[in-house]
Amino acid sequence: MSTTQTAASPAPIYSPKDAKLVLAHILFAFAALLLGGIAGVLQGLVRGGMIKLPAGIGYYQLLTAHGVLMALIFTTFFIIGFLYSGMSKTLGGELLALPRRLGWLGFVLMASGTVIGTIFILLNKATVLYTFYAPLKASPYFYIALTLIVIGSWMSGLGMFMNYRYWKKTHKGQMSPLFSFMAVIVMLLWQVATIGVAAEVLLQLIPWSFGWVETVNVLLSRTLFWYFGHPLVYFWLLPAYICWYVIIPKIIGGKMFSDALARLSFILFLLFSIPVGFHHQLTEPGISSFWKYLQVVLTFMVIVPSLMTAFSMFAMFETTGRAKGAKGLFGWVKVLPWKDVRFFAPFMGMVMFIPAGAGGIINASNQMNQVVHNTLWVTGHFHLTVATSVALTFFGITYWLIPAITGRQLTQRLNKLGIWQTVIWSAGMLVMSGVMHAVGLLGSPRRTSYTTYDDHPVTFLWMPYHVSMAVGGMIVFVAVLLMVYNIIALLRAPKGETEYPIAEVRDASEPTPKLFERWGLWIGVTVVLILVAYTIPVSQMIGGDSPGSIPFVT
Ligand code: HAS
Ligand code: CU
Repeated sequence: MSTTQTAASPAPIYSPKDAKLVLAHILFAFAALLLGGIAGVLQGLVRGGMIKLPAGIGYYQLLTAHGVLMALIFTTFFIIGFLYSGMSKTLGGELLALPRRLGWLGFVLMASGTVIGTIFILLNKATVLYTFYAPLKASPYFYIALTLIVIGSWMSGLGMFMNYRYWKKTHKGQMSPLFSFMAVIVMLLWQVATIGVAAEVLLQLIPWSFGWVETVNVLLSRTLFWYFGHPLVYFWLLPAYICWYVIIPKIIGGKMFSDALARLSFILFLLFSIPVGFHHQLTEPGISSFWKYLQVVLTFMVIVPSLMTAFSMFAMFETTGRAKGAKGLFGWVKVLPWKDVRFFAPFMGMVMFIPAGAGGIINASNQMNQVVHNTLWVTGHFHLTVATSVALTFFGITYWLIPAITGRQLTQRLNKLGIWQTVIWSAGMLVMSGVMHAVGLLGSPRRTSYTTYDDHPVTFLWMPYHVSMAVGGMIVFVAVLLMVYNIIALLRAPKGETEYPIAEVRDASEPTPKLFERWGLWIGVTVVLILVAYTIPVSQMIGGDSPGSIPFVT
C-alpha cells in the first residue's frame, strides 16, 4: 500500500506533545463507544423480546447510557481530538503552549463530567434519555456533570480560536489553511449552540431538580434544548465533511475541487444550522404555526450546503478519475482505491448519507413529520446519519490518525481488518436502520421498550421487525468489538511513518474571496437569523401563561 513506509524512514514529524492531547481524546471517545455499544446491543435484544435485563437494570436506563455515551461523549471527544490534530498539523506543525493547555483543561473537565454523569446513569438516578427532556427529572448532579462537559468543550474551543488568531496575526493577508478554517467554524457553531443548552440546564433544570423551584416551563426547556440539539447534529457532521473535503482527495491521489466552495458551504452551515430547532417540535402545541413555518424554510436552506458538498465530492472524484485516465460517465468509480480503508470507510459513509439525508428532508416536511414523528423512523434516520455516515468517517480517520501521530504504520493486515470492520458496520446499520424506517412507517413508537398495541397474535405486526432490528444491532456490535481490537492493534503496530493526509486545491490560482474570513460579518448574520427565528416565540413562552410542570422520575 502506498500509505505506509518502512520502519527505516525518519522519525515521525508529528509533535509528540500534541500527539498526547489528541490521543487522549480519541481513546476516551472509543472507550465511550465500547460502553455505549454494550448498552445498545442489550436494549436491542430487550426490544426484540429476546432477553430480560438482570439485576433490576431498566430499559430506559440503558437507553440513556447508550444515547449519552454515543451521541454526546463519543462524538464530542473524537471531534475535539481530531480538530486539534488538524490545527496542529496545518498551523505550523505544533500547537501554541496556551491552546494546548486549554485543550488539556477541556479534556479534564469533560472527562470528569462524563465519569460523574455515567455514574449517575448507572445508579438509575438519571434515566432521562440523551435529550433529558423535562419534566423527566434526573439528579441535579447529572445536570452538573453535563455542565462540566460543556464548559470543558468551551475551553477547547477557546484554545483553537487562540491558535487560529495567532496564525492569522503572523500571516498577514494570507488565507488560513482550509482545515483550520473549518475547525474554527465547527467550534463557533458549537459555542453559539451550547448557549441554549447551558441556559436550559443552569437556569431551569438545576434549580428545579434541587427543588429550589417547584415547576419547570417544559415548552421553554424543550425549545432551548432544540436550539442546541439541531446544530449539535451539524457539530457531528461537519468534522466528517472536513475529512471528505480536505483528507479524501489526498488519499485518492487527487486534489480538492474548490477551496472557495468548501468555505462557502461551511459558512452556510454556521448561518443556517441554528435557527431551525422547531423542526424537532413541529407537533408541539404552544408554538404558533408561523414560527414553525419560518424555521422549516430555514431548515430547507441548511440542506443547500449539503447538496453543495455532494456536488463537490462528485466533482472531485470525477476530476481525479479523469486525470488518471478514466473514461465515460462512471469510469472514475473504477479507479478509486477500494482496498484502502482510509478511503473506503468514509466513502461508505458518503453513500449512506444519500438516503440518510433524503430521510431528513422527509422529517422536515411538516405534513410528513406528522407521520414519522416519535416513531422508530426517526431512530432509523439518526442511525443512518450520525451512526453510519459520521461514525464510519470517524473510523476511517482513526485508521490513519493514530499511526500518524504515534509514529507507527497502518499495516496491510490492519488495513484489511479495517475494511472488514467497515463492511460489518455498514451491513448491520443498513439492516437495523432500514428496518427501523419501515416499522416506523407502521407506527411503532421510539423510546418505548414494549407495547401491547398491535401485538395481537393475529395482527401481530411489529415484533418481527423488532427482532430484525436486534439482529442488525448484534452485527453492529461485532463491528464495535472489531474496532476496539483494531485500535489496540494500531497502538502496538510496528514503528514507521504514516502520512497525515491534507489535500491541495485543484486550481490554486482560483482566488478564495477574502470575505470568507470576515468573522464579524458571519457571526453578525448568524445572530440576526437567530434573533429573527427565536425572539418572538421565546418571549411568548416566557411571558405567556405556559403552565409549569412538577418533576417526574421513572
Ligand atoms: Fe436529522 C431528527 C431533519 C441531517 C441527526 N436528526 C434527527 C435526530 C437526530 C438527527 C439525532 O426536520 C433525532 C433527534 C431526537 O432524538 O429527537 N436532518 C434533517 C435534515 C437534514 C438532517 C433536513 N440529522 C441530519 C444529520 C444528522 C441528523 C446530518 C446527524 C449527523 N432530523 C430532521 C428532522 C428531525 C430530525 C426534521 C426531527 C424528526 C422528528 O419528528 O423528531 C439535512 O441536513 C440532510 C441533508 C443531506 C443531504 C444529503 C447530501 C448527500 C451527500 C453525500 C454525497 C455522496 C457522494 C458519494 C458524493 C441532502 C453530501 C456518492 C457515490 C456514489 C458512487 C453513489
Ligand atoms: Cu434537526
